[in-house]
Amino acid sequence: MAILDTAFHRASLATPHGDTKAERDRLRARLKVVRSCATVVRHLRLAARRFAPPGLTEFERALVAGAFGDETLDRSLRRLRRAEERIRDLSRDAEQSTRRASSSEELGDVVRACYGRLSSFVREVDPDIERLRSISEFLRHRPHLVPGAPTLVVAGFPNVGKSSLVGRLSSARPKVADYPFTTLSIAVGHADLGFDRLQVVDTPGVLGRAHRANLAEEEATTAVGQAATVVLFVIDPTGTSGYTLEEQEALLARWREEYPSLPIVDVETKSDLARRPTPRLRVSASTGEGLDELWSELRRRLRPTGELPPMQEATVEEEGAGELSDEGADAAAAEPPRRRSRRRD
Ligand SMILES: Nc1nc2c(ncn2[C@@H]2O[C@H](COP(=O)(O)OP(=O)(O)OP(=O)(O)O)[C@@H](O)[C@H]2O)c(=O)[nH]1
Ligand SMILES: [Mg+2]
Repeated sequence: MAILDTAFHRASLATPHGDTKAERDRLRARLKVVRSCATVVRHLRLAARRFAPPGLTEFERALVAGAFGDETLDRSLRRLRRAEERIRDLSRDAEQSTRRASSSEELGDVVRACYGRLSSFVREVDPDIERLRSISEFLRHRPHLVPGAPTLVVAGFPNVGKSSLVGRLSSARPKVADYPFTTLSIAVGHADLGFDRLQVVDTPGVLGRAHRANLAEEEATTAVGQAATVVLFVIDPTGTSGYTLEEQEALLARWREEYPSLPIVDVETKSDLARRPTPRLRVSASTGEGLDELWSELRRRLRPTGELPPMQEATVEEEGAGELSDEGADAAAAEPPRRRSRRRD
């Protein structure tokens, strides 16, 4: 294990001062013990640095839970903390033993015993260090969503044109291609709502097979359930995505049931390819048809709940004392999307 090599190498570089050989031997042993333990502790801290306060956002925690399992992160962090405490104890005890040792042989025994225990502590937490490294790497490739900011999650079946629409609606320029699962993880772009900055989240396609979702689908569902202020559910009625209208509508119906308090705006896209009578908004990412109407609908759904219509606002000002103080209104407007638990049968 590289960390032990580094720790022992650093410890071996100790150059103690002292008048007698016995003094120098004792100091060298002390430095070896203290330095090797300190190097390992520093390494453990580095592995956990990404998770130190203020820590992950609730959404990041949900993403990590979806990809690595519910308790994995906390368990590994706990193990690392425990290992750190044990290494600190080991360092203190071994240092005291170097003070008591009466010969250089005894000092050698103290150092060897310390190195042995340190090695076994590191071996125990090595899988946790690896896991934390994987989780940090996973998060490095996910966009940071500002908690509480209005967030539009664009979701639907694979290959229906979600990324094409995200490209039209926001600053994001996601990859677009004519096959399913082009998008494999969430990405974010931004748009100006006039009254706020909107986070527009592109997601991988979801096939809607209950209990058989792959990791990309899981991630999309997490974004819908945990990050969305409003969901834009993209339906491709043309058949060019490879999925039927019926299966897409079945997923829409299921999400409406699972997230009863979540506003879901459904649109039919690729209107340049096929026209059919539909009560839904009809858009085309290719020609831009219907995008103005879509924006109006989205603005209407995204307007902060604390904001009053002009007439009411005037009345409140006149009366001088509304039930909602300025502070309260700000807080209501800034209220983050609530964590939505899925409704289960
Ligand atoms: N004609 C037409 N083609 C479109 C439109 N929107 C998307 N497409 C095409 O549909 C295909 C899929 O588009 P994407 O935007 O990559 O679809 P997606 O839903 O993000 O796909 P995944 O990331 O794989 O789930 C591409 O070949 C696009 O060029 C549209 O409005 N009109
Ligand atoms: Mg895509």
